Amino acid sequence: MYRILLTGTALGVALTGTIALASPGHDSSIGQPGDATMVDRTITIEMDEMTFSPEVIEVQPGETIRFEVVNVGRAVHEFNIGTNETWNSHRDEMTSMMREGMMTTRQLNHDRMMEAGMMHDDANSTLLEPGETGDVIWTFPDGGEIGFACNVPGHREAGMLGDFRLGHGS
Ligand SMILES: [Cu+2]
Repeated sequence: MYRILLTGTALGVALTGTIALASPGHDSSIGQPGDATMVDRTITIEMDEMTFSPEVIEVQPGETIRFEVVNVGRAVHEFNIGTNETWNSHRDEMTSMMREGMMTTRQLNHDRMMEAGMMHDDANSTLLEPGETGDVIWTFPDGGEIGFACNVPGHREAGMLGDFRLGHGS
């Protein structure tokens, strides 16, 4: 596990809730929303039942990547950058979204989401209906264990997740 110093920017992002910080002694960060004018490269990711393609992506420390995410499947899928801890709470949130009629396995109900104040527009994720394409621009930290997963209930459990391999730079 790498130790990451929190800069003012990272703290600001943490306060908005887009980064989940582990408990003291396990300082880690999944990175921060990227600046669209600072993108180093674009990677296209396809989501299907229940896979991401590619499912392993190598990234460099500090690199800003634009992920162009395409849902080629027949179910609602999500691309979400995080860790097991962030995903567990997020999946619970999505379970209640389904219970409240904000989404089904095949459709999103944006009106219901807006009424409930759940816009589901976190910078680290994109939730897509079949055929939709979404963007996530993300700046990676210097280290840590970070991956990507779909938190539609049952999908990550069925293997819908992937790994970022953080290179070591110089
Ligand atoms: Cu999924």
